[in-house]
Amino acid sequence: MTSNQHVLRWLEEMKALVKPMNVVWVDGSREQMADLKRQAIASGELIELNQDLLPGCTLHRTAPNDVARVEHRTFICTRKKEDAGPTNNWEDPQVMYEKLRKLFNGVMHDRTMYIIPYSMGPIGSPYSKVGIELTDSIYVVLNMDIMTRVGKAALDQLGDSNDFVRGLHSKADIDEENRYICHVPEDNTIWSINSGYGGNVLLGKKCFALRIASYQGWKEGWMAEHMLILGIENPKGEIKYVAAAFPSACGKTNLAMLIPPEVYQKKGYKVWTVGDDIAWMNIGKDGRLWAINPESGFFGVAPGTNMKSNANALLSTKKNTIFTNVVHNLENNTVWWEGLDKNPPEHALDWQGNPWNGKTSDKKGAHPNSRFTAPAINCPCISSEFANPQGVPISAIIFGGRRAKTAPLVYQAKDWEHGVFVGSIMASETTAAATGAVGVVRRDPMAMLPFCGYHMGDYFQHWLDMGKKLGDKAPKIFNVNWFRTDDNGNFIWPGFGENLRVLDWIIQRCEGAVDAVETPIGYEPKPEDINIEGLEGITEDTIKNLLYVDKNLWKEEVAGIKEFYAKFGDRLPKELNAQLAALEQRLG
Ligand code: GTP
Ligand code: SPV
Ligand code: MN
Repeated sequence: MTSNQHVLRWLEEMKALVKPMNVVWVDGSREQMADLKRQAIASGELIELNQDLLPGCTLHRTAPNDVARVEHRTFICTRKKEDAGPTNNWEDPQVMYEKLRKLFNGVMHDRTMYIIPYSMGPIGSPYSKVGIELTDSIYVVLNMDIMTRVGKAALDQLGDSNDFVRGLHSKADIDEENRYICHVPEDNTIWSINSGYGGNVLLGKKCFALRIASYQGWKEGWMAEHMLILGIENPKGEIKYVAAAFPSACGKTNLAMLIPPEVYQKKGYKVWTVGDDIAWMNIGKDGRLWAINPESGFFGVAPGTNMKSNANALLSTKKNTIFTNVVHNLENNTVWWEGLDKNPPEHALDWQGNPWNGKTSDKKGAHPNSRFTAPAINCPCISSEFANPQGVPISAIIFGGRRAKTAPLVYQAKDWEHGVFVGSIMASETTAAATGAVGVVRRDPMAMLPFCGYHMGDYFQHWLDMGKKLGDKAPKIFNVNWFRTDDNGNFIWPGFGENLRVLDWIIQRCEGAVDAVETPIGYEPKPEDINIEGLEGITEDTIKNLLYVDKNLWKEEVAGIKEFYAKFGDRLPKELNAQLAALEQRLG
C-alpha cells in the first residue's frame, strides 16, 4: 500500500511489539468493508439488524465496564510535566511507553492487526492531516470508515512525509484496571489499550482531532476545537456560518442539525450542517477564520433523539449505521432507546443483551451514553460545503454549557479578548459521556477540559494570539445556555429547533443589525429582540427571566473562577486576570 519508509519502519516496530497472528491493510474499498462486516456478524461482534427497515445497519454491545470515555485514565505525556498543565493527567513518555509496552507485548498473538490509514479532513485539503491506526477490533475499523476518510487515498496524501499520527489500539482484555488512553504530542503518538468504546478507541476523533491536533494547532498557528459548525441561510439565500463549543452531551449534534421553527421556515430560513463535534480552524488568505470538519460521520448520543427533537439526526441513522449499546427490539429486529418514541418494545434486549420489557421494566433499556455512528452524507441537511477543502468562513463563535442557574440564555462578549475570558470560565454539569458522577458543575473551558493536549494556560494564550492575528476580521463571540431550569427543575427554554431564535439574534449582532443591552457580564438582547412569534407558553417575561443576571450568583461564580484560575499560576495570561478583575468590579 505504501513505500513511505517512516510508515514501514514504524509498522515493523509495532508488529514486533504486539506480534499479530495476521496483518490486514485496510484499503477502504466497499468490498473489504462488506467482508469485514460479514466476519463481525459471524463472530457476534455485530448484530445484523432488519435490512428492509435499516439497510446496512448493525448493533454492537460494549463490555458493561466500558461505556464511555475514561478521563481519569487518559494521559498527556510530555517530556516536561508542566507542559501538560494542571488539567491533564501526566506521565513521563518513557515511563509510560515502558509500562504500556508490557501490556502491548504479544497482545495480538492470536488476533489480526488491521492497519487503518485515514485522513482527518477532506482528501486534498491543505488543512487535512493523516493518521494511521493499528487495531485488533473490526468494530473500530468499521467505525473509523464512517467517521474518517479511510484507505489508500489517505496514504497517497501522506506521500513520503513523516507527518502522520501513530495510533496503536488493542482491546486486550477490556481490563478496566489496565485501561490507558495515552497521548504523546511531541511524538505524534497515541496508544490506547483495554477499551473498545468510541472516544477511547476511534483514535482519529478525540485523541487525534482534538488532543494531538490542539497541540499541533498551537505550534502551527491554527485551532482544533470541540465545536459544531453550521450554516444559517436567510430568506435572501445568504449563508452565515457559526461554530459552537458545548461540552459532551450538551447539544452540539442537536444544534448542528436543527430544524427551523415553522415561522422561520415560512420566511425561507434553512440550516445546513457542516460538522457536529469538531472544528479545525485556520486563518484564510482573506484574513478571516475558516473551519473544516475533520470528520466524515456523526458519533451521536442516541437517547433523546427523535423525530421532534432531531429529525435530521434520526434520519441519518436509517442506513449504513452502527448502533452501540441501545435496545435491541426483537419484535422487528430494529433498535430503540429512551426518548425515541412513546412505544418501547415489550419483547427486547437491553443494552447489555438481557431480556427487557419496555412496558413493564423500571430500568432503562439503552445506556445513557449509547450512540449511533452514521455517515454524514446520510444527513438530509448536510451542507454543500461539507467537504469543501477550504472550509467555511466563521462569523460567530458560540460557547455554551448546561447550567440550571447563573448563565443566561445568551450574551455577547465585548470583544475577542473578553470572549476568550467568557470561554475560559465556561462551566457545565457533567454528563454520561464520560465515566464518573453526572450533574456536577465543573469548569470546562471552551468545552476542551478533557481534550486539550497541552497546558491550558498556553491554550488560552493561543486563543488571545489568534485574536490578534484576526484583528477586526475575528468572529464575534457569544455564550448560550439552553438548560436554565425553573423551581421545579424543568427546562424553561424549549430548546432544539427553537434555538434558531437565539442564533437569529446572534447573526443580527454580527451584521450590526440590532442593538443590545450592556450588563455586567456582557451584551444581552433586549427581551423583545428575541423573536417568540409562534412559540407557545413563552412570553417576553419568560425571556426577561431567562436573561436575568443574578449578581449574587455571579459573585459566587467569580469566587469559583478565581479558584480555577489559581491552578494555572504564571501561565495564565495576564489579560484573563484583568478580565476577571473587571468583571468583579462591574458586579459591584
Ligand atoms: P457529544 O457527542 O457527547 O459531544 O454530545 P453533543 O454535544 O453533540 O450533544 P447532543 O446534541 O447529542 O445532545 C445531548 C443531550 O442533550 C440529548 O439528550 C439531547 O436531547 C439534549 N439536548 C440537546 N439540545 C438541547 C436543547 O436545546 N434543550 C434541551 N433541554 N436539551 C437538549
Ligand atoms: C464526547 O464525549 O464529546 C463525544 C463522544 O463526542 S466520544 O467520541 O466518546 O468522545
Ligand atoms: Mn463530543
